[in-house]
Amino acid sequence: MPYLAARVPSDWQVTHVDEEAEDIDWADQPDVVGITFHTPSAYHAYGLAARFRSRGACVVMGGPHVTLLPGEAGQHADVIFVGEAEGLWEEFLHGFVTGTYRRVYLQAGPASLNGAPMARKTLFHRNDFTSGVLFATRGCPNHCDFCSVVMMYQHGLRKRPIAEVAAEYGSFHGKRIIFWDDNIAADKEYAKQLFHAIAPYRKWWSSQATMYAAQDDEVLDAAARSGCKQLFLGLESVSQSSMKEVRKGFNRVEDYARIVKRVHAHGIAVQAGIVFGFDHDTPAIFKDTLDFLEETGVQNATFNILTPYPGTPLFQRLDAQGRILTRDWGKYNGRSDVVFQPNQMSVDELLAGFRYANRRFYSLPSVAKRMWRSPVQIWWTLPLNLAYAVSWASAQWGAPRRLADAQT
Ligand code: B12
Ligand code: SF4
Repeated sequence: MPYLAARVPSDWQVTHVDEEAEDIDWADQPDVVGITFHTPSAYHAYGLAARFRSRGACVVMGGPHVTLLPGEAGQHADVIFVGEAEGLWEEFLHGFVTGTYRRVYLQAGPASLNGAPMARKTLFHRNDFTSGVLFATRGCPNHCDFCSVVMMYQHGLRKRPIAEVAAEYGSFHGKRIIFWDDNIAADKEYAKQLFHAIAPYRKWWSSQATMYAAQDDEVLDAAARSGCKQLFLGLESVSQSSMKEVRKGFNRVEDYARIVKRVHAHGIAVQAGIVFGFDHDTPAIFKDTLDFLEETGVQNATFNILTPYPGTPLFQRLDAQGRILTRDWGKYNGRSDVVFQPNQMSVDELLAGFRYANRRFYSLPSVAKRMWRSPVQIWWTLPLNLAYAVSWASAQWGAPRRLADAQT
């Protein structure tokens, strides 16, 4: 939202509420309310929309869930944005003033990312230990069938001009930056040039990348020299059959250990993105995965229960097979609910395996083993592991469930 706010004309007054950090001030009387949300927050967003609409505000919705299910979202908003908003958002704001806006704004071709404004820094309210977030690229050239990104940005990979990205990167005051790209090294040449351009700022950064990109020594070298301290790598599964099944066969499981070692050799910590519940996964997958993560000394991991987000090929496949158990989007959180019938285990086994993975990975013996094997960036990966351990333990004891999210 701070990025969209930077595209609002200066004669508008903009307030940003990040509900992770603050409550909505219902005494406020906005003319236009823009809401963005992921699928698990859909009902909450619809509730907010109803309340604002009953007070006369024009409610505009956009983001992943709206793009994936415009028909549903359109019933809860005055205006919806399907896909990217660059250019169209400005058009809507003008139309609102002149009373000529449409109900649906649909980006027909790829949106231009040239000359994108810097997100408005004063509108970031989340205290998540980062000094700034930005994006350099949008979309991904791959087509993994469980991934919403493929459906959200149907025009493939796009890149911002490097000088513009570097200027925004350099404009943050603090040192810890996150690139919220889905696959920052999808274009390796672009990535290397970007890393050279940001190196002089001497900041620390992290981002997301594929295992494929992480096997390139030149990319890793340029990343490390520019201050990359951690990469979130989409390992997804240690089962090659599962990777093939979801069109991610370019992940070569036999190469995983070598790639992790190579990333570590560049002084970059690994946060492994892991998904459980693919059709080829048997109950053995949980122990196999944990054994692998401990043997390779992976610093952090985000475990997810496979979740067929609406609009993805995975959802269509499971729906056609009659395996979607619920359309309650609140349960599409990937952390506490299983929303489909797994193939080679029961729902309870999948849930129990997911809990086992978190419990074991963030147990003190596992933390000690992994840190001992690869003490990469130990000065912050160790405290972070301990924080995860406390977070997981308190979740098990009924305290508010707040498993730390990827990257934060
Ligand atoms: C950053 C991020 C997070 C951060 C959010 C931090 C924050 N402070 O906002 C964290 C780590 C917390 C997070 C959590 C989750 N995330 Co997330 N996340 C992302 C990521 C990588 C980038 C989002 C982003 O900022 N993009 C940059 C902006 C500029 O792009 P954009 O959102 O697409 O917005 C453009 C248009 O969509 C449009 N638009 C968007 N919103 C609006 C609103 C209005 C009013 C208008 C006019 C236009 C508009 O305009 C923008 C410019 O064109 C995306 C992947 C992606 N590329 O989007 C995944 C992604 C959105 N996340 C995803 C998922 C699954 C999750 C989790 C469910 C994971 C989990 N299991 O817990 C949770 C859910 C959290 C929740 N409470 O609901 C999925 C979404 C699936 C879905 N169907 O909703 C994505 C697509 C990743 C993926 N590979 O599938 N996430
Ligand atoms: S490589 Fe990652 S971002 Fe790209 S389609 Fe696959 S899961 Fe999505």
